[in-house]
Amino acid sequence: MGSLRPLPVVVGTAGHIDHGKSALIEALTGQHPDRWREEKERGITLDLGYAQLAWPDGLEIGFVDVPGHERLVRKMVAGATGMGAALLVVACDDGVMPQTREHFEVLRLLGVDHGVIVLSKADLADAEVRELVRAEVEALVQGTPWEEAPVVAVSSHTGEGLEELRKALRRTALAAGGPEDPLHAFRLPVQRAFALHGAGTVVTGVVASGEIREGEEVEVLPAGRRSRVRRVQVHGRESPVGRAGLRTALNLPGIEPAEAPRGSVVAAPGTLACGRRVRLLVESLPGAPALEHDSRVQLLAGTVALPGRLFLPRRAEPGEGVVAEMELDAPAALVPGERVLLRRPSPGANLAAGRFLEFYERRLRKRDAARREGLLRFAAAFEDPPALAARWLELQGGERSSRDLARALGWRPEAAQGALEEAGLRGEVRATGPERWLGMGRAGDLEREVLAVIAAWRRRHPWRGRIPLLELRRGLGPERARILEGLDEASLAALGLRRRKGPEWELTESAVPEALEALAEGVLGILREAGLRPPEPGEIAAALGEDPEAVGRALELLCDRGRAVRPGGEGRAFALEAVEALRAEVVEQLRNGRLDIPSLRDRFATTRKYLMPLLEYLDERGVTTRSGPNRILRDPEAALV
Ligand SMILES: Nc1nc2c(ncn2[C@@H]2O[C@H](COP(=O)(O)OP(=O)(O)OP(=O)(O)O)[C@@H](O)[C@H]2O)c(=O)[nH]1
Ligand SMILES: [Mg+2]
Repeated sequence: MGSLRPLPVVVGTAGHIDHGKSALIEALTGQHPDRWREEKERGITLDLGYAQLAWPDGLEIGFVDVPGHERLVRKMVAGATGMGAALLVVACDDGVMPQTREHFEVLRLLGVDHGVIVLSKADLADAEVRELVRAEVEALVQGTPWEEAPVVAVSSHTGEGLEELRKALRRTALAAGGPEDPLHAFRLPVQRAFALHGAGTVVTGVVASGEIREGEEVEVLPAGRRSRVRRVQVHGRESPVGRAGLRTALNLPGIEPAEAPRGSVVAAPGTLACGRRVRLLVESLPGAPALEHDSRVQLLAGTVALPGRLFLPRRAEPGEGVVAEMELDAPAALVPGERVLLRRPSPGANLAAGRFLEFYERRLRKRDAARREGLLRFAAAFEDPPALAARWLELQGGERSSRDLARALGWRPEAAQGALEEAGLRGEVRATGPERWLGMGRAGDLEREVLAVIAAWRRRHPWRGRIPLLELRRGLGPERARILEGLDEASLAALGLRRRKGPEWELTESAVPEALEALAEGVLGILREAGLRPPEPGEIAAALGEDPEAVGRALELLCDRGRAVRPGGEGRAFALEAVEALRAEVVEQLRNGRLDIPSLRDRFATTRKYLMPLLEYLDERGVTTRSGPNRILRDPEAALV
């Protein structure tokens, strides 16, 4: 036999009590899955059992054998959670029975769509009876993917049909493939935890997502305990790694078995949340008793089986998804999107199926219709990770990092980053800064608010080509202003803004009255002429015979457009060309030694009164900087406006 190659497909049994499920596993593998003395004495399965089957070429599958007893359906669900395929076992001498139907329903609800139908105890039936049972099972699976499943008559006592079953199993397991889930971080819902003499606790289950290696740190929830994996076993043998879809055992030192009972989850640290108040998207099952508001039901999810109180916004029709809330008797660790089943514990009946959405603090009321709507949109995106990331961001109502997203959804951090980038390309989210993201629903709100602030500013200052940052901050509030200030240039341009150093940003589209444009040209002419010795605004107004207020606006317009410069922000303005000429001379002088103020004064025919504020302005813009009593060059090319 070649070396063993475990396939990431656990095959589980399903079917009514006493239909020969365990006997079948033993006939296939040589291992009897019932482990406990009580099981052997009573001849019924009380808990999950395990075995594996290898073909001569080394290909191997793991089995999970479940109990058929009607009171043990919760254990069947715990086993079915990790199944990649199933053996639906129906005894030829009994036919389709209540737990045949119920187990089949669970397989369907958990998405176990691959498998083989076994007509067991074939030795007890003649050809005619076998055909009757076959017809019964075909009616059961009609209209589901199980219609395609092979049907094999088998006797565990005589060995009839076993070879055919092994072949069918191999084809099915290969077709089922492994769970393709590059998104989720490592997670193993615990099926069993026990103490191993001298080695601490061992937990077992089927890895739901990701992979785990010896030496890696894990977190056990809801206990909230951490441990470092000492050993990994797959199918009962030492293995360097446990992967999604493989029956895996982990040796976790420092943890007691009681801290990791069935229903616990072993996860990559910080990737999983737990809580007692869970919000679910649920759909009543056709033909099932109606879900009742404020009733007690059992929640089954992964290996979790917990009772709690169910709250519904209204009566739900079968086939209609509603956002329900449940207060569990104890906390559970769940991942958004995880399939859940609601069950009436007694008399036992499946009531509804659905997905886990989120944990909550406060119950939703009537007026929270928008959030309910948002949650439905979130749930509609479970198969589309970038959309799911966007919907999640919208639900948060503010910016979040990809780490926040990963933690909330149980994703690997790189996967979260990838999904956000993809959602960004689709225009569903927007990067608001390094590692910060905002849902577009919210970005749309921000956009509307920014445009409103700009419009209000324009109404009051139609001649301005800039807007003070203070004005934006006042209009948006500190949190939204921070988001705005973190936006990249392209996003700002879409809002009609351009970032600039200093206390004001540019407005890329301004609508300046024509008369003002003309006046500004006249004012600029005067400034150019005057070089580094310009007149005061009042003098310009007098020279042009214009209203001083209008001249003031024209000067602001020239400064906003970067055609004039006003050191200190008020008073005299200088034509940009004049200041550029000064900068060139200053740079030249500093390259060759020290700044010589008298020579600058002479060269530009000006005085210290004009010159000193301009030299400070050059410091401010970063061309020069002070160094003790002297100036030195900092960035000769720095922008002057
Ligand atoms: N004649 C005959 N009897 C069988 C066959 N397979 C199982 N049995 C008998 O049926 C009884 C039940 O078999 P199990 O394998 O324990 O049934 P099960 O489905 O695992 O039962 P639970 O796990 O309790 O739901 C036992 O007495 C078996 O010997 C078979 O192929 N032929
Ligand atoms: Mg059994």
